[in-house]
Amino acid sequence: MLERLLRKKTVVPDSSLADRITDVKSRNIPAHVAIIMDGNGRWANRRNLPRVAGHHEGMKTVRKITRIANDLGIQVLTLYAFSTENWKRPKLEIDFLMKLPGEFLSTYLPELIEQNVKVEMIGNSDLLPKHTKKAIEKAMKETAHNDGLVLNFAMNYGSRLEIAETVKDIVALVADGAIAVDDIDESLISSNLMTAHLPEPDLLIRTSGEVRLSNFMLWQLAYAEFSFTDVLWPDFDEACMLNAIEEFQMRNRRFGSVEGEKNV
Ligand code: V07
Repeated sequence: MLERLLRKKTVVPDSSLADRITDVKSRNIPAHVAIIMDGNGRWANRRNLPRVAGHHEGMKTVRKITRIANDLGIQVLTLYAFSTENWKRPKLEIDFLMKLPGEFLSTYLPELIEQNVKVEMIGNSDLLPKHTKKAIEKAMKETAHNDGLVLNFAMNYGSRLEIAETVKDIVALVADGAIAVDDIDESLISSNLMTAHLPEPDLLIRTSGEVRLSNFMLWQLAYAEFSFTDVLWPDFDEACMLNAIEEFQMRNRRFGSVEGEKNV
């Protein structure tokens, strides 16, 4: 009996990742997925490790999720790597975080290139340490001609700051006489944000049980579906990603059936 049960377990496994991927791909795939990668510090605390060990582990999840996003045919994956608020953290933690782009890219840039991934960044790079900026610029340059998944890192990003900068730019256009006040509409604002060239996110995922936006893509997320999970970012894996996308597809089915109807 035990033998039969064991055999059954190996012969009839849960539908494998590959099958789930095929299934998910046969339905509506979000063009742009944005993720707030929360819970790295908590993951480390639970293991009596320093917080930075959690950040480092979280980097491995970035690789994993980039791969599956690419496999699924997602066009843009935006990851909230460092917020304008994160400067309030202890200096040693900030120093460690600022080394992660360099480490990530020296380890994974070759495979990103092989996977046809294009690295991009939103946020203010002026305040980033030189070595961080350099690493990101090198990756952006070396992947500039790739036309697969856009892997968009939000670094020193804050949505209200982005909107304030956009307002300044638009006011300057008016002052220069390039546009009239009456030309200011939603689409003009969208096209002056840092994400102007990207589709709006269809799906926002936040890990680690927090149910807040924390100043992330406030304008761009106006129509997105939100998926919150208690899973901590270092534990977030391919199955978790598929869960979030399946949830998105279930919610979107109603809209898919009415041709041309916009999901509002
Ligand atoms: C960071 C790992 C993921 C969890 C969240 C906090 C820690 C990858 C990058 C990165 C950024 C730019 C880039 C290539 C990689 C990164 C920071 C933190 C600041 F071009 N992970 N990761 N950057 N964590």
